[in-house]
Amino acid sequence: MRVNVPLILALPVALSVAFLSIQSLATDHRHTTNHQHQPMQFKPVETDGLTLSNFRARASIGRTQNSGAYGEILSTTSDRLIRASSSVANTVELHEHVNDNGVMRMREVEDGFLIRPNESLVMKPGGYHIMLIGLHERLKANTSIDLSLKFESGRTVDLLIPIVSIKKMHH
Ligand SMILES: [Cu+2]
Repeated sequence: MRVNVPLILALPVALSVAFLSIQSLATDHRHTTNHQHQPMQFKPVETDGLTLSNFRARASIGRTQNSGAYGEILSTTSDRLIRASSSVANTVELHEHVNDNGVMRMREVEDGFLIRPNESLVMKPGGYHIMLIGLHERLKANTSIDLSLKFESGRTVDLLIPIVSIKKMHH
């Protein structure tokens, strides 16, 4: 009897130790496959006659509650980007920059962005952009956010786009 008691006690311990080490191996594996040394790159998405490339959002600066998202859209047919949305912001608007007597200001483009057939619509800092207003939390570089795009034609595209620091924004 004095031998059996320790064995019964030891068995669950041995099993849980084995289980834990399997778990930590699994965690390690997931860690190395998800966290690459290179930040996430947006791979071009081709769908429904649309090609979407170079999409990214700007990391938050300080405590600002707004940010911008950018990218390029190529369409085989004429269309219009009429709406964008994301779960990270209260409001998402399509903006352009205008020169107002020498002062660059941005404003909402009510009709969206025209896309001519086979001509890239380029959204970039200082130009057309997707404005993320009222962020629920800071956007951190090297993470990603969801972005949905709606077109006049009825096409919709759901994207996962990387967040990049402002230093890398202009590349
Ligand atoms: Cu804006």
